[in-house]
Amino acid sequence: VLSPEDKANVKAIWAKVAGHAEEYGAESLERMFCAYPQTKIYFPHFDLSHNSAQIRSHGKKVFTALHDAVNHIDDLAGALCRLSDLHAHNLRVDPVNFKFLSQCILVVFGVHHPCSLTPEVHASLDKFLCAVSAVLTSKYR
Ligand code: ZNH
Repeated sequence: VLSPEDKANVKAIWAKVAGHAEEYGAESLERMFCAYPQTKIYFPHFDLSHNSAQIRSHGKKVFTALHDAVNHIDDLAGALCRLSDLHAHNLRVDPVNFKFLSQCILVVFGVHHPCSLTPEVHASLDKFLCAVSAVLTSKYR
C-alpha cells in the first residue's frame, strides 16, 4: 500500500520526468529489450533498432499512461481500467515482464536524476510501479 509519503515522493520525481515522456519511455523499452530479450516476443511487428520511431512512440504511450496514473494515484484501478483489459485480454503479456519493465524504468530515473532518486524515493517509485503492474495484470483470470 502506498503511504502518503510514497505518493508525495512519486509525484515529486514524476514532475521532473514529465517533460521527457518520449525520451525516457524509449530508453526504458530499449533497456528492457536489451537486458531481457525474451520481452521482444510481444513486439514482432516493431522495428526494434536503436531509437526507432516505433520505440519512441510506444515509449511515449507507456510514460503518458504512467503520468496519468500518477495524477490518479488514489484510484489506480479506475485510471488504468482500459489498459488493464487490454493487457489481460488482448496482449496477454506474462506478468513477469512487468517486473522487467519496472526495473528498467527505475534505472532510467537513476541515470537521469541520480540525486533525486534517494533510497526513499527509489522505494516509493518501486512500490508505485508494482501497484500499477498489479492493476494491469489483475484481470488475467
Ligand atoms: Zn504495455 C500497449 C502501457 C507494460 C506490451 N501498453 C500499451 C499501451 C499502453 C501501455 C499505454 C498502448 C495502448 C493503446 O494503444 O491504447 N504497458 C503499459 C504500462 C506498462 C506496460 C503503463 C507497465 C508499467 N506492456 C507492458 C509490458 C509489455 C507490454 C511489460 C511486454 C513486455 N503493451 C505491450 C504491447 C502493446 C502495449 C505488445 C501493443 C503495442 C502496439 O502498438 O502494437
